[in-house]
Amino acid sequence: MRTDEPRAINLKDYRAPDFRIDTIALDFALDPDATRVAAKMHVKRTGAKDAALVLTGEKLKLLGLRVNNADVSPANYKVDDETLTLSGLPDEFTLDTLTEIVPAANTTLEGLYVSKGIFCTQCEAEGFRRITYYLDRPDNLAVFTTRIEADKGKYPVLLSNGNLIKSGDLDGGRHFAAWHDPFPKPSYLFALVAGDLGHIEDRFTTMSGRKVDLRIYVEHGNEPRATYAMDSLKRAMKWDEEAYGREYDLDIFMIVAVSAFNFGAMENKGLNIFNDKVLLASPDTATDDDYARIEGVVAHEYFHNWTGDRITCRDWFQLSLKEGLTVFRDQNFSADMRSRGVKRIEDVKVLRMRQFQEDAGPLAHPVQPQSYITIDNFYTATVYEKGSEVIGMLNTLVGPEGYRKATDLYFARHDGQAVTIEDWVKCFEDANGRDLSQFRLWYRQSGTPTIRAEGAYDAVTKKYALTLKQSLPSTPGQPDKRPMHIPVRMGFVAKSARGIPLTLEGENAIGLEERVLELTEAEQRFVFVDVPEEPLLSIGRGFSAPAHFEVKASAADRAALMARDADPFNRWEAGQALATNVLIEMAETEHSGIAPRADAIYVDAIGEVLAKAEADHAFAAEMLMPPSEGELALKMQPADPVAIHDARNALITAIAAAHGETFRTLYDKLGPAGTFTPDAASAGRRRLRNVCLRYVTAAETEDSARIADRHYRSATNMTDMIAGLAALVRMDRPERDAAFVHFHDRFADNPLVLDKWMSLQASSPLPETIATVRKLMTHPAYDIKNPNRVRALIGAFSANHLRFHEADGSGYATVGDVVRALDSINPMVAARMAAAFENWRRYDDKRQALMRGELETTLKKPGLSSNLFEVASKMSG
Ligand code: 0A1
Ligand code: ZN
Repeated sequence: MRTDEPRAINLKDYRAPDFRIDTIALDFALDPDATRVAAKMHVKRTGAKDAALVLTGEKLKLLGLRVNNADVSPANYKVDDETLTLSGLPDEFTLDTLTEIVPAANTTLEGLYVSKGIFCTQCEAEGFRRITYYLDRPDNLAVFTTRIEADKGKYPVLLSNGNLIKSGDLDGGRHFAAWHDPFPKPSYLFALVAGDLGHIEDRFTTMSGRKVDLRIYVEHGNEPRATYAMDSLKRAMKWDEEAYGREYDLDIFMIVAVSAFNFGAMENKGLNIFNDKVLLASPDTATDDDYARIEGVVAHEYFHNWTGDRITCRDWFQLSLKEGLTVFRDQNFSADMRSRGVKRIEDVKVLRMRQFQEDAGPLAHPVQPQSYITIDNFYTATVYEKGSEVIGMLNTLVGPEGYRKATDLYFARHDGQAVTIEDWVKCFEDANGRDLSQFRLWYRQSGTPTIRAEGAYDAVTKKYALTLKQSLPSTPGQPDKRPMHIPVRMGFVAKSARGIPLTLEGENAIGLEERVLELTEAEQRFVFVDVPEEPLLSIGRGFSAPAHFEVKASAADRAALMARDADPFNRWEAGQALATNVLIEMAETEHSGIAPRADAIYVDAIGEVLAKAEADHAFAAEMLMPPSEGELALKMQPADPVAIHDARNALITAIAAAHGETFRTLYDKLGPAGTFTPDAASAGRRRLRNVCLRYVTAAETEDSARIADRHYRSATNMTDMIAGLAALVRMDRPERDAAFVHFHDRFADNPLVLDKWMSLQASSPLPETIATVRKLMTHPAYDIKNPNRVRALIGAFSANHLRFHEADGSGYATVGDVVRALDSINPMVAARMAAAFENWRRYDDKRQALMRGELETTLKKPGLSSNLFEVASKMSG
């Protein structure tokens, strides 16, 4: 158990530093077991005369220290585990330090570490302090020059930020390269890579005609699998010029793929470092979802060049300033590259599964947190995805032109600065002449608001009165809430086929058929006039706010909205709401011992969707699938994992029984066409066909196994192979084991593909899944030191709602054991995996006790990291 409780850092305590480091020259002599880092910094006093300079540094051996080229007397400096404090300093001086680190022993994957023989760095948020003593905080912007020296045979490629200024050979088989980054940056954007890497290259001409070299570095042999990322990069560069007027600013832009990485990727200036999982793709190794993810992450990191690098955060409480905005940018890029409607549905699904869950539990925090123990724990769905939704609402409120004016002002006003969320919102106010005081609450209040809509139509006066009520539950540390400023996009759907204009009482022009209402009070009434017939209400179109929209509607009304709402998002939403009602009722019925029965209105509505499926394959695929078990669990208290699983299966089986023929015909018709291309239309066709496969194999008979097996064996790309295996993994049939052995042998030398093999087995609903997972933990391809392997097996298992919540607690123990073991190796990833226990309060008493037990055991672990301490104590408290 920890004896010293880690200290919390609070936003209200922010103070600008007393010194500024404006240049730093780093010199690395690389050696996995003893790397020497010499740093020469130019430092100026900016605060009090007598203030000491406190630099952060962790796991460093200090070998040399000089101020203005003279040794520092021991009386004038002090070193502890986390800091180097210098006193008696002049107002301006050069500081030289020499430190030694052990990259090969660094399993945290923060700072400088070695991944498969390649040196690489991860400095966000506070990794630079594991490289050298520094003002490791985002508000110190410095110009970096980096010289790297290493064995030429083992590390022929030496990279850092900026432009290459010099390179050459040295004695003893060593060589060096020197890089200079002219753009002042915080230390978290520093990067270094050294290793034996292959690369592909291309060129991009910016809108002002500058030529930029583009390079993607990968392990030798993987070069062909980097071409899709390169293509995505060029499209992202072009899009940012068009959508935001942002041009790239260095002569070279580099990406490096590494196999051991804590997150997806990192936006280091001019040298992005990627988890190879979100970079490498070929038709036979990557699914359509992988391709889409690569496109999105490549764009995300590239977009950070302006939203994060050129304009950065003053402190880590402002994290959403760069992350929420950059997610909003990458989501819109992907929407433009693919289908906007389908992309919105996918993004909302993720938001609901991850962010709504977070916001409703013990880890809830505002988009701008007020306090943290470890900032690593705040790279969350709230900061990223809800942060993006908040920007989407700003966009809705000021309109696309107002949005562009605001971002233009933001770039003009703050280029080269470290700023705050407040500075960002101010640009929206100044560019649009609007008061956003109340809107700011979206950054400060945690929790997901509920918006209740109630409409009343008067056939005599032809008026429709809409009452909107908002409420926000209390969340940890925030017992009382204030009403927020919420854009509510809405429209009417006529029972006849006509469009209905939305004219509010008192307006003297006929309104449009869709409009955005601004809800600012706890309760507000909007009266529409000249409404010719009683309409159906379509509210929260495009998911115009990250809220629960609640409206009373009959199953028949929802089925009508599913078929006819002008807004594709709300067509999907009506189907999800209908399915959810049906499924929760079925789950609760099972609870009382009566066999669950599917609802005829929903089953018929699915028939209508099928009849129109050919019009938009990807959209139909979304319409045809009911919410996941995890999503349903958020709607049932206490959530019953077995009843939810059974209800969902029963519904799918009932739909399959009613429309089996149609699914089969569609399945055959959508069969493989020509060679593989990863574009959205082809991916949509595959997705719909694989949804058909889900229904065609729903009965889990011998015949189902045969069809799934044939699907797997005849697949010509990874998407279809995985769909075949996913169908088989549900069935206790001989084809299943044979196919998994076959797949394993075919991809035995490809860790990223074996990850999929592990994930599929970990997500099986069959009773032996926990035993399988435990066995896979001893498979040679599993490696607790590589986050991708742990996420593939343990992360996928935690998301297996049925088996993770096994009544005897064996699922909890499996994950709990891994989390505790991982904590000694990689605390950041351990803390993230622990979020599996986040919603323990939503389950029955027995499961609650078992999950709490895991958290308590974790809190007692000797040497517990502050990362895991922070999440486990918040969860169990
Ligand atoms: N800024 C990155 C996310 C990131 C954060 C921390 C990391 O290592 C500890 C790595 C990446 C992004 O938003 O893509
Ligand atoms: Zn980011």
